[in-house]
Amino acid sequence: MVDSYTPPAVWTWDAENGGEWAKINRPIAGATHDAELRHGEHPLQLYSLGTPNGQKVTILLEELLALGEAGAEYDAHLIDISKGDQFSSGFVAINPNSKIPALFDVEAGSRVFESGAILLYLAQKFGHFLPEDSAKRTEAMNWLFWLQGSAPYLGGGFGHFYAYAPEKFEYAIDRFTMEAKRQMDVLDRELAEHRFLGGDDYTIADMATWPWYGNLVLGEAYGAGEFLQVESYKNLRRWAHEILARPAVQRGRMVNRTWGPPEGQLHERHDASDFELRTQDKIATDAP
Ligand SMILES: N[C@@H](CCC(=O)N[C@@H](CS)C(=O)NCC(=O)O)C(=O)O
Repeated sequence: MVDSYTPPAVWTWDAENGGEWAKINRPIAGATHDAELRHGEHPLQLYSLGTPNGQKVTILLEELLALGEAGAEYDAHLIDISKGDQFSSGFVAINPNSKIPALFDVEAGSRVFESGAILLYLAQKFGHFLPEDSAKRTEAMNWLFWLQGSAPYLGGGFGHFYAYAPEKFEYAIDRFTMEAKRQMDVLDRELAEHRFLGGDDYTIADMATWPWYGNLVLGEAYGAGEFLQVESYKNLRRWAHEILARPAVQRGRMVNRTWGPPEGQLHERHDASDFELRTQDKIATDAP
């Protein structure tokens, strides 16, 4: 094998290196510009985008609202990461890591960042979707933390090298395909034994995992359904279909989404009626 690149003694930042995402990839943290975040009327202010990490939180918020938890009413403001909104001073103040999703709880005055921390915060605040029984709760936490540790291999590893990298590298695609398939097998075996991850209860572990591996196994991620032979993961597909059928999941996956069919895109959510009235197909029709 011939090396195509020999790393120099000291890495230097070439702002053009990095393909499609070069303009937002930076080796330093902190804000690039001053801009305040917008605020709505509701108790919870969410700053996000409809990627799998964003969908986790909007699915939980919609599930809480479906249970009648009025305190879970939220404004979902769009953060366009391709334009660098995550590097504004306002966003960095609520998430120093400059990544969506980030939440501000107005009454508590608390910022919450990292999608797993947001799910835990909301599940504990409202007392839903985390079993009270210690053994069951532990299993839910096991799967929640499994997801938080595993999904970066799928998104930043497999998805990046299979779909987004400016060149196709066989070594990287092989390495991360192996891992993505192994992870689907882990889930498939678990879901052969249990209806949901870790047991009989639908929890935040399922809500965290579905946007990643549910979408993947339904052939909705990276155009990789055939490549990964997703149809072979029968238990995972059964679980993915069951969760997709939930109305709150169907709403949650639309929020802050800026791609796909216009009727599935709700760029910002400020009211429950927005799902009926403010999707992109409706807004486009209303335009003069
Ligand atoms: N560990 C973080 C990951 C969040 C994350 O990777 N967010 C991506 C979108 S899915 C992002 O904001 N990327 C912008 C950037 O990297 O500049 C979480 O679970 O919240």
